[in-house]
Amino acid sequence: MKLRQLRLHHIEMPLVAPFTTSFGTQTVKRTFLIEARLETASGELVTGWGENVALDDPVYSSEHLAGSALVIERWLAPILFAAEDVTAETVGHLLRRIIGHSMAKSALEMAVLDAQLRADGRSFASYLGAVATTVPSGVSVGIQPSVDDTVRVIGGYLEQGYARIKLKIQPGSDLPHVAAVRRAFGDDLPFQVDANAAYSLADSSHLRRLDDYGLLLIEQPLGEADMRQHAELATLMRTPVCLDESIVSAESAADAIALGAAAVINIKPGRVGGYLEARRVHDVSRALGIAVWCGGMLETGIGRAANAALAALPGFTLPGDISGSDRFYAEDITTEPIRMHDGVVDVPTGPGFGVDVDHERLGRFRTRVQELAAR
Ligand code: OSB
Ligand code: MG
Repeated sequence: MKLRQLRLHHIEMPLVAPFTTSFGTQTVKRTFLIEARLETASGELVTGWGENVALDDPVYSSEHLAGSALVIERWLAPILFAAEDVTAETVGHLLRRIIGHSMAKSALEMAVLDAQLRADGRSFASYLGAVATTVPSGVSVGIQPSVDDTVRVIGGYLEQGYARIKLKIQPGSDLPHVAAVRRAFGDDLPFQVDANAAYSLADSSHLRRLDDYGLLLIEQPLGEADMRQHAELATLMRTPVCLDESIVSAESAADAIALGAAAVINIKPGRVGGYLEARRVHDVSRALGIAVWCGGMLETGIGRAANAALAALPGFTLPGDISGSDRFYAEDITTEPIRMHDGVVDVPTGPGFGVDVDHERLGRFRTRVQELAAR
C-alpha cells in the first residue's frame, strides 16, 4: 500500500478518578490518535486508526507525548511517505534506522495494520491467530492515601467482577496495604503488585516480606536497566519477579529470561515498538516456558480493543490489565466502549481492531489536529 496521509488527533480525556503510581498522579489522559489513509494496489483508499501510549512526561520510560509526535512528524512519517509499499509487516523494518521511540513507531504500525485489515475485511484477532473469544479482565489499582481507601477501592472493583487485582506500591505504601487486602478478601484473590521501579536491590530484605502474602507476582521492583539486579533479587524472594519497563523488545525478553531476571513478562505493545514485536515477545517467552500477560497504558477503546485481541494468543496465561473503558473514562472515544462482564472482556471480531471512532466525541476531546502528507 502507498501511504497518502496521516492525521494526528491530539486529545484530552478526563479520568474518572486520579491514578497514582510511584512516578506520579494522573488526572487527565493526553494522547494522540493517528488516522492513516493508504491506497491499496487496486487504488482503493482505506483508513486505519492507531493510538500513542506515551505519557505526558518521561517518567515511566524515556519516551514522552510531545517527543513522540515530533519524532513522527520529523523522521518517521517522511520515511513511510517515501516508501513504495507500506504494510504492517514492514513498518518496523522501514523505521529501524531511527533509534528508540517505540511508542511512536507502534502508533504508526497500528494505524497501518488497522487500515490493512479493514481492506482485507479481517479482524486483528484472526490475523494474530487468537485462540480465545474472551480474555480475563484484571484491573490496575493506583496508590491510595490510606489502607482503608485501598480496601474500599479494591472492594468496589471486586463487586464489579474483575478477575484479578493489581495494586501499585512504593516505599511507604506497600506492606500494610497488601496485608489489609489479603485480610479483607482472602488468600484466593488473584492479587499482584506493581512497583514501577520504585525500589533498589538494597531493599531486598523489605521486599522479601511480600513473600508472606501469596502474590501472583511483583512487577518491575527495580530500574529499567537493572536486569542483573532483578536476577539477583529473584534469588532472594519467592514471589515471582515480572518485568514491565525492562522489556523493550523480543531480544531483551530473551536476555531477561536467560539471566533469570523475569519469571513472568508484562507485554505492552507500545513499549516494544508495536503489536508485531509484542507477538514476538509472546513467542519467545512461550518457547522458553515463561508466562506473559498484557499490560495497559490507560488506552482509549482503540488500544483496549487491540490489546484484547493480543491477549487472546495462547501464551497469555495470566489476566491482563485490560479493564473496561469505564475504569478510566466516563465516555470513551469509540462508538462502543470496551465492557468488562463476568470478569472478562470480549475479543473484538469486526474488521481491523473492530472498533470505530465516535467523531462527535473525538471533536469534543480534541485539542489540535496535525496534518502530515507526502512532500
Ligand atoms: O506500570 O503497568 C504500568 C499505567 C501507565 C503506565 C504504566 C503502568 C500503568 C498501569 C495501568 O498500571 C494499566 C491500565 O491501563 O489499566
Ligand atoms: Mg507496570
